[in-house]
Amino acid sequence: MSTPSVISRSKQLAARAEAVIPGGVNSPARALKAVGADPIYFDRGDGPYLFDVDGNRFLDYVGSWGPMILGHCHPRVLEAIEVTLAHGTSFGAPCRQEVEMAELVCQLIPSIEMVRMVNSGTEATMSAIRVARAFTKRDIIVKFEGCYHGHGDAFLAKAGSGLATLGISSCPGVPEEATKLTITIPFNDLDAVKKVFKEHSKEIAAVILEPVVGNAGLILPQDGFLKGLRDITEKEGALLIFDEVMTGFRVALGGAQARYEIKPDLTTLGKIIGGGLPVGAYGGRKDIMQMIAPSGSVYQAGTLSGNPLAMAAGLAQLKMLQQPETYVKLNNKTELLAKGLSEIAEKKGGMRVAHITGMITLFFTDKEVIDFETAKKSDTEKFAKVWRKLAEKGIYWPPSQFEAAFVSTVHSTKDIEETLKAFEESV
Ligand code: HOZ
Repeated sequence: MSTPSVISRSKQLAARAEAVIPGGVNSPARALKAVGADPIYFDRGDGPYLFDVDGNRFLDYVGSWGPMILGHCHPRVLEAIEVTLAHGTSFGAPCRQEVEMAELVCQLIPSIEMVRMVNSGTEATMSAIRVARAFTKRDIIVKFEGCYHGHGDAFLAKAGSGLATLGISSCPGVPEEATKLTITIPFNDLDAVKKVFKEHSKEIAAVILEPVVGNAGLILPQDGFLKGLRDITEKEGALLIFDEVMTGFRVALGGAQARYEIKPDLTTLGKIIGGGLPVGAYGGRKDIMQMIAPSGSVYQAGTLSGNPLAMAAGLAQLKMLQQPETYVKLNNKTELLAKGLSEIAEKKGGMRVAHITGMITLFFTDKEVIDFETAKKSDTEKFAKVWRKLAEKGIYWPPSQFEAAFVSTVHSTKDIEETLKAFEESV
């Protein structure tokens, strides 16, 4: 008879994984290094909950980094996948679902007149800057410190998310030539934008940004910043690209661009339009998008792009999101959590809360956070300590100060009260 193991199943999996997967994980954030913990291996999700392989239940505020707006295993999403599954998993050829998806995306996001499906946000941003360069016949890309646009070479300079978490400001393996054409400036700083256009007039192909930053912790655009960017790029003949991988269909049905009433030239979308399956997309003005092969000669392709299962899951989710009460509900829940966290921050000091519909960050700093520099003033050791205490209490908060937390429509008032109690006891 074998003796039952006293080592948790997560620890056992981590030991096996470390031998065959770099760092034991398939994406750095989930190694939990920044919070001084060991990776947790999950078994299943259900509504606002995640259950790990040891049977521990967590209230999930990562939500697969954005797509789980309706919580895990929403019956409509599962049903759509099941029905489609019976017809096959991949054709490497056009399907009905991708046409419906493109029509719906163009309907819901008015700046998008044509859209191309890809498999991740990284692919979407890489492809968007390629077509922007081709369209403008210019090479320079301007991005903002702390914004993260996936792991394409051109974007790995002063980026947020895992790079900010691990303190990697430039990435080995990325030739200097690849980032030489990327200029990085502070978020919310229109003077820096004006300066860069003065210095590189007629050389800048595009300005790309997360209109609401989620990858440096949550940072909101200050009044006039997005409008200023739109005016400058238009005047200078450069394209404005909104990376709405996190904010699209989350901060409003039409994304941040609908909320702030700004029309970018191109938009990148991600995981949300796959209902949790691997999807990305980029779209925008017809005259730009028509440059993509086969209608034009800007090459970009993918066997799994427009995959029927992913499209079906995404369509089911987007149709649910169209119900008018969705964003009122999501906003009310986020407000409730933000109000509670703000009260705790006020009582205990040394903390700031940033929030917008469906997204929230508690920064461990008493200074206002307006850009990456001010986000980096946060006490990351304190954050790590609090994260571990929260995890012990069954709250799965994003494991980095430089990531936003995601609220879903299925987090109940009771769930949020439980979360606030855990925070109150942990900070
Ligand atoms: N870069 C993702 C969040 N901003 C995290 C990806 C992951 O670790 O799954």
